[in-house]
Amino acid sequence: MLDPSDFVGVSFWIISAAMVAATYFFTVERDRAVGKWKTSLSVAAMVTGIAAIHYFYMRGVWVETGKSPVVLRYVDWLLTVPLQIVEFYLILAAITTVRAALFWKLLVASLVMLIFGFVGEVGTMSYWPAFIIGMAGWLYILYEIFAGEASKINAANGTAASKAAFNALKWIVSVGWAIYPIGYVLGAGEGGDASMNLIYNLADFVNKIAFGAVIWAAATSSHDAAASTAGDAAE
Ligand SMILES: *C/C=C(C)/C=C/C=C(C)/C=C/C1=C(C)CCCC1(C)C
Repeated sequence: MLDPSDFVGVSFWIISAAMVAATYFFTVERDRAVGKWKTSLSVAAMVTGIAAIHYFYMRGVWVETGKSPVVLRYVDWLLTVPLQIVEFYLILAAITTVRAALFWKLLVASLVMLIFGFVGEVGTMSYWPAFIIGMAGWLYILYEIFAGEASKINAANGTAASKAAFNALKWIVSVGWAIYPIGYVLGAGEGGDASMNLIYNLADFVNKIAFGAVIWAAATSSHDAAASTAGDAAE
């Protein structure tokens, strides 16, 4: 059973419930979005839905064994991070024609980040060399979004709503995603599992739920914009 002094276990419980609630919210709110934004909200709901299932099991592993649920954690990330990359791509694709190569570059970089994080955590590779390669994958994604092709497409072709969404996503991938390597660093050595899992749980709350909320805000604001334009035309 869940021990009241087990803060990590309690955080697993809270995030499990929050993921379910977020999935429901994004699903029903999809009705309020227009056109291509509907797909974005569906993807946001998929991300929190996949995470909810993994959180139920990860909580069990932590509460029953006190060990880090490494495999479940990375299976979750392996599914949800590429979906978030899809989300990025959808936002750009809603604005203009985007080369598929950009999507593949971001996807491969995110896989490098996750695969090396995993082999570092399970000990197939030394902890710090694996970390450095994982960091390189993430830094490449940051480069693409801040200075590379993705940023140029957004600057040249974005609408007000899509620019707002793209900007917020920039913050999520830089500041929000930065929480994960901090968890990895804290996980080094004996007894690091508790702080690592607490930080990863917090990071998932920010990056999956806040991420979805950003998409939701953009999706419904462009709906309101469309509705008020239609209203003006009718007057
Ligand atoms: C929903 C889950 C998300 C958004 C997970 C994101 C995970 C990361 C950004 C992980 C990053 C890591 C590095 C940058 C270096 C190596 C260690 C990792 C895998 C924790």
